Amino acid sequence: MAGHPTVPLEFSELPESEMRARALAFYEAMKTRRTVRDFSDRQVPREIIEHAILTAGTAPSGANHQPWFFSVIGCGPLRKPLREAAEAEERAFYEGKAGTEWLEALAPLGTDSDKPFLETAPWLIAVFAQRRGGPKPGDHRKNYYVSESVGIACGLLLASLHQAGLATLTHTPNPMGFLTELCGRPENEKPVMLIVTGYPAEGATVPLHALDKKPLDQICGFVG
Ligand code: IYR
Repeated sequence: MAGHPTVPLEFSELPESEMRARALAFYEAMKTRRTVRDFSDRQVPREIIEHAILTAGTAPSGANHQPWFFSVIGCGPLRKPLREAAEAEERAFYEGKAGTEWLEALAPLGTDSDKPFLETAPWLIAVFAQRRGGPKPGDHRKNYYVSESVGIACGLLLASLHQAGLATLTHTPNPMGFLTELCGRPENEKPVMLIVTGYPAEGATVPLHALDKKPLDQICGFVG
């Protein structure tokens, strides 16, 4: 497009055998990812979290506005009020606000309003979606495809943390407004999820229900 600078694409083509091997190896690695709810308090170096967030920041986004912010909560004084606020919302949710259909859908996961991992896991990453912001600091332009962009970034973040050997949990207390205040984020940013990460607790288990992934013919059709 005239007037806008470009650079040559850096692209290294792989032999087809290598492509097949890598696609399979990545699938084999990712299919061992589990949503973990029992975390150890063992510390994890901050650089691993920083690199995972840099990976998330490579996600494609509407007009390359990168409409995300990751507030990383270590093991400091925010933990107790955060857990209290999240558990208060979860109690309302599990005591009826969710409705029976939702609670029935969750039953095989065995979740409840008790969230000890919010105080035990070494890192919590609160993900915020920016409705406005634009590509440069200080911009206040409208952002586009915000949910899609932030969703992709979260996927990359989870993949990176998993590849780095960490357990993760996508936690979604509902509503999540308390994260705005606790993390000191502006009101125009919407908290979208809390990603909990660290080592699993010894003897951690996962619900059998979560292992059941749909086969290719149920999630994919080649139509052309
Ligand atoms: N936020 C609640 C409930 C919950 C909702 C869904 I959808 C899940 O897949 C899992 C849990 C909680 O974290 O317990």
